[in-house]
Amino acid sequence: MSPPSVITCRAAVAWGPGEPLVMEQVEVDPPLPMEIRLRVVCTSLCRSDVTQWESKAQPSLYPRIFGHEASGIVESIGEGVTEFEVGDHVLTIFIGECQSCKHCVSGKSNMCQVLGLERKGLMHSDQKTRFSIKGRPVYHYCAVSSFSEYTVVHSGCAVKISPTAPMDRICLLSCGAAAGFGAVWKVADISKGSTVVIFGLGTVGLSVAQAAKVRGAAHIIGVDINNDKHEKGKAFGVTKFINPDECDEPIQQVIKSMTDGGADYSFECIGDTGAVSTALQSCSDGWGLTVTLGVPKVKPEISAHYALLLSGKTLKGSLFGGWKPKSDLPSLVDKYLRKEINVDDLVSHDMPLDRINEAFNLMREGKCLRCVIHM
Ligand code: COD
Ligand code: ZN
Repeated sequence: MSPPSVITCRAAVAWGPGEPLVMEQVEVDPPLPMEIRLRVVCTSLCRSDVTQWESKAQPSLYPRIFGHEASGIVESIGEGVTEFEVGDHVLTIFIGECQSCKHCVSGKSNMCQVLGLERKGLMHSDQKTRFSIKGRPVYHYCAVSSFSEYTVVHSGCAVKISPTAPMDRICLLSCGAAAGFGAVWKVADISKGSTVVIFGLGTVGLSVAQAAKVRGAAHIIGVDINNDKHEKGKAFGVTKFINPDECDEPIQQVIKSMTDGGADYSFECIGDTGAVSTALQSCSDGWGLTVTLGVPKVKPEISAHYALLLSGKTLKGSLFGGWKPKSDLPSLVDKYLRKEINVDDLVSHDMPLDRINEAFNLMREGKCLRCVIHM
């Protein structure tokens, strides 16, 4: 077989922070050793694509191709790759799993030291890009960049899944939905009968609700400033909806009154560091556990009165629901196939790649859950 050559294809390129994406012809290099090139089949728009694109913090990383919640088919493989074959169905993963570093071999962490969350717009192996437009490098996002018909990822940043799984739905398990499930089942490992509060009922928060319901939580309180999330919340297991803007008292007081002093578990799914301290305040003294899932949209620092911890509450961070992507994702896909988890109802819109700016606007305006882009 002849070695793979450069592919020219369509991609939605961001030329600057907050600037509408432009459909461009991009060149996609062949995969380097231990990399694979994928034909992207579907990619959903995750909140953090929008957050990062809106941020003015990394103006030098443009032009850039965003997107990291994706399903695809292996088109070609780089030297040394034995785990994948051309034609395999895969999900991309934004925190890879090298399976040999200190974190990958520990049972406690998914923070791979080799293929961890990439923040510089480059590929892990050589700190370069695989995309270009007329010779000008185009930066990556999370070393995935799925808003392109083809992309290159490290073989540790993709996971082989059942070819029977519908690519236009299970792409949500590549980030947001899986993060919510994992925060409940793995990070908090909640017990049956418990009381749970969820701040923010987007795709992530609704996945937390669903997972809490599956685990047998007795009360699932959903907090959101958007009243449209009331009905959606109910459909995913929320037993009580509260809009903090319509409360006479601070939301933590309302929750404490409702729960005899505080919930057993609270989950921050807004991406607002201020809500972290509210979530802690909403938990019970003694055993209350707050799990953060959100990537902050504005202020990255958190602050909380030390007495919140002195009273025995715990604050626990998480990324991707604590899942080890390669080890854990295939079984989540199988759960979907057995209809044990509902991902389909988290999709609010389906659209082609050339309407991607519409998806960005819907998410900014809070008018969608997941928009799935069909390539
Ligand atoms: N009070 C209550 N609700 C609020 C407030 C507020 N002050 N502000 C906004 N909200 C609501 C919105 O109305 C919306 O319903 C919800 O919060 C946020 O939902 P979305 O749809 O914007 O976002 P999601 O659900 O896709 O996820 C958002 C996170 C902020 C959690 C995001 O950081 C994330 O996807 N994290 C988990 C995945 C992960 O680990 N990502 C890392 C790399 S992507
Ligand atoms: Zn994401």
